[in-house]
Amino acid sequence: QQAEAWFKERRKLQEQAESEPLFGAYKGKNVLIVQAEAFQEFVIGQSVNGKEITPNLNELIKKSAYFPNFYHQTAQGRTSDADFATSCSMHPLPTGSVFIRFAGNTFDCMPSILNGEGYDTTVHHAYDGSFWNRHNMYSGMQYDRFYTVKDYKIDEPMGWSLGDKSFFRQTIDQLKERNHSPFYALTITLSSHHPYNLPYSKRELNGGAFDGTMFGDYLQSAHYVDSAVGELVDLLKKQDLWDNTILIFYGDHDNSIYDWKPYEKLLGKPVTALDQDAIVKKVPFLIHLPRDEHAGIVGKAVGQIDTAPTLMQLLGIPMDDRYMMGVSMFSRAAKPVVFRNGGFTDGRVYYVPSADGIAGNGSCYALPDGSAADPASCTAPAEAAKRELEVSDRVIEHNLISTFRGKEK
Ligand code: GP9
Repeated sequence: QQAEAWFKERRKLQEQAESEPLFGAYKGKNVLIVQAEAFQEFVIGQSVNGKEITPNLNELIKKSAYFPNFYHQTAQGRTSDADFATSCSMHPLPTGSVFIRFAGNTFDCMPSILNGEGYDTTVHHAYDGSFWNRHNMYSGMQYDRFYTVKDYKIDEPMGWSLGDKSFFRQTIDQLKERNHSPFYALTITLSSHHPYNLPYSKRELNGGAFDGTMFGDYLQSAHYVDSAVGELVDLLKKQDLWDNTILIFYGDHDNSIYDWKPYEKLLGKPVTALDQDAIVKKVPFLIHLPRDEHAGIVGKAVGQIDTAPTLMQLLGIPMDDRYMMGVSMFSRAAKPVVFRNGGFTDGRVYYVPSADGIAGNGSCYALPDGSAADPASCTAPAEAAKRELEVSDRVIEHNLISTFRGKEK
């Protein structure tokens, strides 16, 4: 009952989004999402020895809505957590992966919502379909089709399977073959997976002092992924898909490199305790809209659970009685971004929880300068963040959406 009341309250924010002019402005457009493996925000706009790490994304950002204060909300379920938070607008669990532990539960995820709107919904990932229990989870999410490694020709062997360049090329072929508009396609990249050792022939940056380190290898991988995204954009244009497709690019989680010296060297400044927390949690997020509309930097603090409600606002789909925790990133309605460890930010303060987990006992920073903030300004929102996580956990662990639905009938 308390959980139901929580959702009722949260829905009011998305209802505000539904009264804004953007609601339904892109009704019926295709949606192509790129979830990029371990792709972090700190590489965007940076150069190594005079060469941009992400030249293609830097260009695309100029023509897109870009959210520099977008945070991943993942935990132990890593890539599967990012997928769950993005597609189903709920928090991942504190331990394990929802994909593995609760694939049979009822959730309100984008594929099932869009199936009801006439969309062809597909998910594409050139790896074993049973990894992260994807086969079962995706069938519960009601995707029309899951393309796994079995559906790809390994003509660019790299790392765990196929290089992202070929992966995108073959994915666009798959979508062309399906020949269904509108489509919703989630593509999950793999080439920039830990430990980031690309074949030497694919390393195009002059890494200088970073060469021979895992951090240097990570930059090379990010550069390769960026180049694959550049080719994907060219392909979408060639195939006449560019003007009727919403393209989203975001990073799934951090890169697991926690030695801060190379970050300081790249960024040319000391990395404070606050910077460390934010670097780990920030991943890039861009939405390119047809005709380059709404291009610009949006500073609002947002996270992965806000992605599905953002799409719903753009496509004109009301929240109705669905159970989602996010709010459209484009809306004037705002709420703090809650991290899985109990931290949060609302863009004005940034809270890093203490080891005891007691709300308010952690470090409270003022943004943007990162100075120490009055701890009292973090206490109430830290308690609200804890509550949000508890509601999410309870709903998932007890399959409550199914119970709520049963009562509605
Ligand atoms: C494998 C890929 C990697 O299919 O999604 O997942 P990760 O190890 O990053 O969670």
